[in-house]
Amino acid sequence: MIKGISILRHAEDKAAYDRLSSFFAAMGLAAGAGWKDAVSTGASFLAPLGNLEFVEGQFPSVADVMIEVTSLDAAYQAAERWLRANGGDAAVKRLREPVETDWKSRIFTVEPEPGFAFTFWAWNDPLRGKPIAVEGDLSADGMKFAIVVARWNAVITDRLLEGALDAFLRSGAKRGDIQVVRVPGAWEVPAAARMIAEQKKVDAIVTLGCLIRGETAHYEAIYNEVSRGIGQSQQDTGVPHGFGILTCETLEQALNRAGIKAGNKGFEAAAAAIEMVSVKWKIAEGGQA
Ligand code: DLZ
Repeated sequence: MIKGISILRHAEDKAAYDRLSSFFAAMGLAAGAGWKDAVSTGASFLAPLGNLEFVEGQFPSVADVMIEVTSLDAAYQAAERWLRANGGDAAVKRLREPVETDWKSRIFTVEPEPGFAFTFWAWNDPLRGKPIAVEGDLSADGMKFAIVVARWNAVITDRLLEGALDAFLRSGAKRGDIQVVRVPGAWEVPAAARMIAEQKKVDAIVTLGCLIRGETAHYEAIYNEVSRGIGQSQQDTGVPHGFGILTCETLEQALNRAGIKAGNKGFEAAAAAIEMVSVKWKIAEGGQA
């Protein structure tokens, strides 16, 4: 089960670490959870999409970390501002002018810290990469969540809960901003979700449960009611509800969807909740993608 790709860079000392962290915050990358332990400190920065690319033939003249932006000029100005404020004219020399590429885009490369080069780029035609759209980010920084989890089939729902917490914490949510509410079974999930949503104290709710056809009398009726109730709570309250109710034929299938072979539905529901809160905030701000 692949969840993400991380690129690690070793900062020479605390000052370099602070400068790099400050630069990426100034460039508008969302802060991830990071870490601090006895031997190291890590600052993480998130982008909505990531991929790993291998190049055969001539390597383009870019740094090995490329950051796609919607406006190259705005990114260039932000980089210049940061360099000027953190080293003056000497630092600005580490910023190269934007140039055209042979793949219908423009790029510039910057070294916020000597020896740490990053290339920013944008398509010339904004419709080229993908249609312009309001899209949510996957940063949970500053968001508050509730997770409603059914105790029935706990061997599965505990794994879904683990997946949901993993998604929230690794996307920058704080432990204190995540409330976990346990209910007896899937049947009780919509009512609990609605009570929480109506209080309007959280930005999104994740609903977790597991129904197994072979072991559940009136399986269809229960499932329909649970999904209808969760959907209705979301629509009536306007609070995004991530849907993490598994409906499976067998226990084996449920285990596979709870992190063994086919992803973790709890993780996916939490990621969808984060994205929907971000979409909601962007639409409220006037729909800027
Ligand atoms: C009763 C029941 C049954 C048979 N099966 C499940 C199930 O597969 N998954 C689940 O989450 N809950 C099940 N329940 C319990 C009901 O959801 C509910 O908690 C009880 O009927 C009490 O209202």
